[in-house]
Parts: sequence; C-alpha cells; structure tokens
Amino acid sequence: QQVAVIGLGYIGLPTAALIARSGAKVLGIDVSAHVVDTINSGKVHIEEVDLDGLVQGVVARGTLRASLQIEPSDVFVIAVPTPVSEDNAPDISYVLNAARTIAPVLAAGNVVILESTSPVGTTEAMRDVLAELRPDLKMPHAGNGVADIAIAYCPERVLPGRILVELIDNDRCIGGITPRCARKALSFYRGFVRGACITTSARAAEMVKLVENSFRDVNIAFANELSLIADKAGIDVWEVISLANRHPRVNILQPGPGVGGHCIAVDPWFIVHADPENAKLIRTAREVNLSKTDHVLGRASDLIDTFPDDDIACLGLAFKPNIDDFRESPALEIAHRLARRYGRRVKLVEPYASALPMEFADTHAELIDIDTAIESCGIFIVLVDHDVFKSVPLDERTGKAVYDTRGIWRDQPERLTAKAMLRRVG
Ligand code: SAJ
Repeated sequence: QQVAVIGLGYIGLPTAALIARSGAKVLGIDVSAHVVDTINSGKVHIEEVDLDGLVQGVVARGTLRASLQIEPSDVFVIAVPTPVSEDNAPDISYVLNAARTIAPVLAAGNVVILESTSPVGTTEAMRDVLAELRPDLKMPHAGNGVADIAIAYCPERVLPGRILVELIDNDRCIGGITPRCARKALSFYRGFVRGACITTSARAAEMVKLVENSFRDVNIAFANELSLIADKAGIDVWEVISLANRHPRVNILQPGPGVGGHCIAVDPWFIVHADPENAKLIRTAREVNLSKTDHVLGRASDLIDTFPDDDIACLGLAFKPNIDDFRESPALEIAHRLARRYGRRVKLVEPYASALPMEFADTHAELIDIDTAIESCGIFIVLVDHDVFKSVPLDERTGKAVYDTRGIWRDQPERLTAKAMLRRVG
C-alpha cells in the first residue's frame, strides 16, 4: 500500500513514520524544502519523544521518503494547520490547498482522509474542491452510497510528549461522508491503531474533536475562575480542589497562568464562530482563561514592585510541565512582558531550553539554572509545574518572595507568599 501524508508537522510526521513502520510505503509531502531535506537525511525538525529514532529507522529502510511533489497513492492523509485569524475565524485554506495538491494524481479507489482539526463542514468543502478539479471521478455525497473516491475525517487526539504512544493506543473516531467512506478509512487505521476505531459521519467526527478540546478549556476556566474567587476569600484553591475532588462525581482541573498550546486555546473558537448565539459558555471560558494571564501579570508586578532591589526568577517558559514546547505558552508571554518591564532584573529558569528563546532577543533577560536562581534571586514567579521545580525543598526557598501560579510551592511560609506581600502593599 502506498500512502501520502500531506503536512509533516507535529501530527503529520509522527503519523507518517508510524504508518511506514507498520509496513506501508509512505511519501511525506511538505511545502518546506528544509523540512523535506531534514527528513530525507533521517533527521527530524520537531521535538517529540522517540520520534528521532523512529524517523531515522524508517528513512534508512526506505519506507518513508519526503518530497515537495505529490505522487499517486492509495491513501492520502491530510494533516495541515487550521489556524484562526485575528477575529477568531477559522482558516481552512491550507486544507483546501492540500486538496488542490492531491487532485491531479487522484484515481478511482483512492481514500482521502482529513486529520486536521476543522470546523464542521470542512471535509465536505474539501470534497467540493476535489469534485470541481476532477469531474471525471464520482465523489461521495451523504445518502449516495457508491463513489470512486472515499473521503473521511479522522481527528488526531494525541498529547504532545506522548504522541507516538497515543497515535497507536488512543481510540479513533472515523467519520465518513458516507458509511462506505468510513468503512474504507477504518480498514486503513486498523493497520496501525491498537485503540478502538469507531465510525460515524464526517460532520459528527469534526464536531467531536472541537468538543473534546472545548470540554477541557471550559473545565480549566472553571478552575481558573475558582482560583480568583478563593484568592479573594483568602482560601488555598488547590486545597479546596483536592478536597472537592474526593467527591466521587467531582473532578476539577488545575488553575494556572492561562491555557497554552496550539489546540485548546484555539479550537473552541471554531464552535463559537459557527454559532455565537448558542456558544455562550464556551466563549466565556475562553475569555476567563485569556484574562487569567493578565491577572497573573498584574499580581506578579505588584510583588516585584514590593521588592525593588531583588532579582526575579521566572520559573518555566513551556506551555505545560516537563516538555520543551514553548508555542502559545502563557508562561513565556508573562515572562516576556516582565522582562520588557523589569529589564536585567528578570532571570529565566527553563531546564527544557538550551538557549534563550528568540522571543527574548529584545530584552535583557538571561537564562540561568535553578541553582543559580536560588543563590541570586529574591523573587520567584512559578509559571510551570516542571518536576524539577517541585523537587526544590523548602529550606532552599527560605527567605524568598514567591508567587506560585501552579500550586507546587504551597508549603512556602505565609509571610513570604504573594498573598501576604500584596496585603502589605495595600
Ligand atoms: N492546563 C491547565 N490546567 C489543567 C490542565 C491543563 O492550566 O488542569 C493547561 C496546560 O498548562 C496547558 C494547556 O492547558 O497550557 C493545554 O494543555 P493540555 O495538556 O490540556 O493539552 P494539549 O494542548 O497538550 O493537548 C490537547 C489534548 N486534548 C485534550 O486533552 C482534550 C490532546 O488530547 C489533543 O490531541 C490536543 O490538545 C490537540 O492536538 O488537539
């Protein structure tokens, strides 16, 4: 079986490599010559656990090859970005361009699968582009069973840092434009997925993906809202959440400095944009999570202004713990805004960064390690709950002013917490 994967990013490349390992011949297509050259030399352009070894192996065996140029295949998997524009409207132009890319080589019997997170109706829009460019092929339509091409939507649902494991083990939801399309796509996924593969319609599968990430966003917003309420009432929100979670039917997530990454902070907008009248809770959750970042920045600034002679250690830049992914990270945004405001006083502690991230080129911030920070900084702003920060014992933090947005240094003596300092400020 010949498979073409269009888009060799965080999802496309691991997917292409796993399909290649399962025995198919895979051609990876990307618009970047740098990406294509990197992969063909057996290397990777993105960081993901175990991906480098896997890609090196399948490229060496000749089962994965990258190219700028599409070739005829049996199955086409599209994994290109679907960003939102300034006004939070989804941009599906990369998906439609991918359809234009594959149209010339499409042949009867082929299967086309979209994996990109997409607004409801995108798979049908992709079908319409293919139909326009290939009037000689019969495209599927809901309610009309037999067609030359099978078209399906199958969202990825993997967690960065666990992509290779989750691509195989997670259940997959496979939505066909017709049930026949879904069955064709199903037999493709069965080749490398161990999780359950469940078929549905393309529109339902598109919605499932958006709903999963909106569910998480709404639940994080609930925790973030609680953190403000508890803070004002002088109560430890993490203690409240952990006690409430002892109820058999309560499972509250954790508050933090905002929601990062490239999915949870984006996908809910697809739902809001399609139906603003009804998507009230989903929109409010987005707003709560966005405003939490500003709130943290304000509280951090208050603490810093209380101690004008101390240097400031910002702990963590990644968008979540124990990974080296800084994309759309609220921690990075807060540290950057502090660095612009407080200049040389700001020190960044990020064990997952090998050099100062380029965003800080316009600041005087410096990357230091945790031990240096403990020796030289008086103010600590905890932004990411990396394990290495959790393991700093209380006696090493004694005498520090701490604002902990992740609840990992809650044993810090009261007089040294942000709350106590802010009370002093007034
Ligand atoms: N976060 C909190 N509190 C929590 C949990 C998370 O503040 O209790 C924050 C994190 O710090 C981070 C952000 O949310 O900034 C997102 O992190 P995450 O671990 O919740 O999710 P992602 O973005 O790494 O991956 C999500 C996953 N979706 C769900 O869990 C529903 C993943 O399964 C999806 O495949 C992925 O989005 C995607 O690609 O859509």
